[in-house]
Amino acid sequence: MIAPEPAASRPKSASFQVGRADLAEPRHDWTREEVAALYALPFPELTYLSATVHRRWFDPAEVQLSQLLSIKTGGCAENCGYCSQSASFDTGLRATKLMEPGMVLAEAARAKAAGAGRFCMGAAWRDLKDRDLPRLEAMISGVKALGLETCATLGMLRQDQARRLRQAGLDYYNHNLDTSPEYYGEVVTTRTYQHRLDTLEHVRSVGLKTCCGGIVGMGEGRADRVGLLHALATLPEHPDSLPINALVPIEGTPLSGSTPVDGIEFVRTVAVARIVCPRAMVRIAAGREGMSRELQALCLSAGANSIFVGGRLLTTPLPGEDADSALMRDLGLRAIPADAEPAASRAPVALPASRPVPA
Ligand code: SAM
Ligand code: DTB
Ligand code: SF4
Repeated sequence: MIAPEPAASRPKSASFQVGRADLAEPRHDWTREEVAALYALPFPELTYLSATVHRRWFDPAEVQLSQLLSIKTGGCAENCGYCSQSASFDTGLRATKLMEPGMVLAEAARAKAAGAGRFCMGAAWRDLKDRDLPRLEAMISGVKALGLETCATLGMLRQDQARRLRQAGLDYYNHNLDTSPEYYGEVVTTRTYQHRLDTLEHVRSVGLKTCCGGIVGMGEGRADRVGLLHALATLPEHPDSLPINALVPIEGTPLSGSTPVDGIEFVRTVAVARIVCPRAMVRIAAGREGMSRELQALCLSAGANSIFVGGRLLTTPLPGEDADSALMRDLGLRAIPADAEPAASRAPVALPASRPVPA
């Protein structure tokens, strides 16, 4: 039997101090060392911290349900090594043309009736072509008129294109950094990290909200996950929405054989994301289909406050409406209504007076 050491003689559980004041307000000066130290905290300390920060800005019983629609599938000119939609890999996916706005609006209305508060339109494009703008504007204004929050992910954008999307009623633009700057070249070679940062700048510059996150389980190491979250936390403005995807292995893509990330490491990633970007909607995105209910519950307790719902993401499956309703019911969670006041406009809740962190 292992005799427990008396508490007073045990080593301190963190190698640096995160004082209460440090967590009270969003910071943009995180160092990689600090982010790495958060990751390395004992799991109960890390999730206590992230759950505390979560409560400061959000009601932890509320979850935003987001629905995706692939408005233009496959045939993409980029070679992202994880993606079913790249024309560089034979994944068996059938490419389609850009959908008609009427079809998109019918899907959005169905999503709203099923409880979604947000609708995200995704196109497998390297960059947006001006000729497609009128149709996109019709989709965006139509979805917005249904009372849904709108998001789109259409590849690289110029500033004037971002402005037109915003004027049409777009709330968020999704453009992920995906991984650390160092690992990026292992994932995609047809564009650079700087290309991604440039589009994000164009999006921010016209007042659109950013949806920006990444993928875990692409063969990267902990240091790359730290590098991704550090990159997100030190952007000129934090992402307003931060999707964390677990790689869905797609046969035919270069990354399909990657070793999956352990569930506990996934929860750590969610928790650290919540701490370093405290006001972001942290979304459990791809890969939820392969997660146990218990793992999803841990993510939602550690700071995630949104899930993607419906039958599928863009091209890959989701748990589905019955499983998701049962999860929400069993966890006692409520869906954020489509017309709810945005969380960011609510007054922050004070942190507990007691020391919330290990010394
Ligand atoms: N073409 C646009 C772009 O790349 O920005 C938008 C669509 S893309 C499919 C949106 C995001 O989905 C990617 O940035 C990536 O983070 C995520 N994603 C795509 N395929 C995935 C997969 N197999 N597993 C996990 N995440 C994936
Ligand atoms: C994000 O980060 N994840 C969503 C959303 N943003 C667009 C997309 C996940 C796609 C997963 C693979 C697929 O279904 O094709
Ligand atoms: Fe194209 Fe986006 Fe897929 Fe990359 S992730 S191949 S840009 S659709």
